[in-house]
Amino acid sequence: MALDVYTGATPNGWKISIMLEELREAGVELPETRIHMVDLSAGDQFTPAFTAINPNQKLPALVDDGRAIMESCAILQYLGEKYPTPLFPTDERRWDVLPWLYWQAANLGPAFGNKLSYTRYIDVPDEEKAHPLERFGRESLRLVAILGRPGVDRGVAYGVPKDEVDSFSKERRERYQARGAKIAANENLRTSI
Ligand SMILES: N[C@@H](CCC(=O)N[C@@H](CS)C(=O)NCC(=O)O)C(=O)O
Repeated sequence: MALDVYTGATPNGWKISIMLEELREAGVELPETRIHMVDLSAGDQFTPAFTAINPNQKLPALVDDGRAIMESCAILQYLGEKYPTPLFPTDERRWDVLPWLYWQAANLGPAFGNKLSYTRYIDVPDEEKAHPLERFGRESLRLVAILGRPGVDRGVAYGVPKDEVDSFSKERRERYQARGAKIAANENLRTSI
C-alpha cells in the first residue's frame, strides 16, 4: 500500500506536503509516499492519465489504495481523519476546524489565485486587468482582515504551535520582501500573508 501524491511547487500542492510532514512529526507512521510532480507549464494536468485521477484537472490529487481524491482541502480532511492526531479532531471539536477548511477553499484560495493570475500570468492589456485586479485585490484584503479577528487562529492553524506558524510566516515574508514584493498585511497579527 502506498500514498501517491500528485503535486507541484504551488501553494495548493504545499498544503499536502505540509500536512504529511506534520503527521510524521506528530508520530504517524505513514505508508510509503510516492511524489509525482505534475508539470503545469507543460500541460500535464490535461493528460488523460491525470484527468482519470482528477477530472477537475488541477493540482493536487491523492491516490490511496486505488481511491483518488481531488481538492486540497478534501485531501487534508481525508488525511486528518485517516491518521488521527491532535492536528485534526474527529469529535465535536472538528467544528473548530472544518468551517475554516471550507472558508479557505471557497474564499482565500480563489481570491488570492485570481489576483495572482492577473498580477503574474495573464498577458492582456493593462486596462483589461484593472477590474479583476481591483476586485480580487479588495476581496483578498477583506479576507486578510478576517484573520485578525478573535478565535480565528484556532481554526486556521489548528494543532500547530503558534510560534511555528509565526516563524514559518516570518521566513516567507522576508523572502517575498527581499524580492521587492508587496504583501498583504494585517496590523492585528504578528504574521503577514
Ligand atoms: N480548489 C482547488 C484549486 C486547485 C488549483 O487551482 N490548483 C492549481 C495549482 S495551485 C492548478 O492546478 N492550476 C493549473 C491549471 O489551472 O491549469 C484545490 O484546492 O485543490
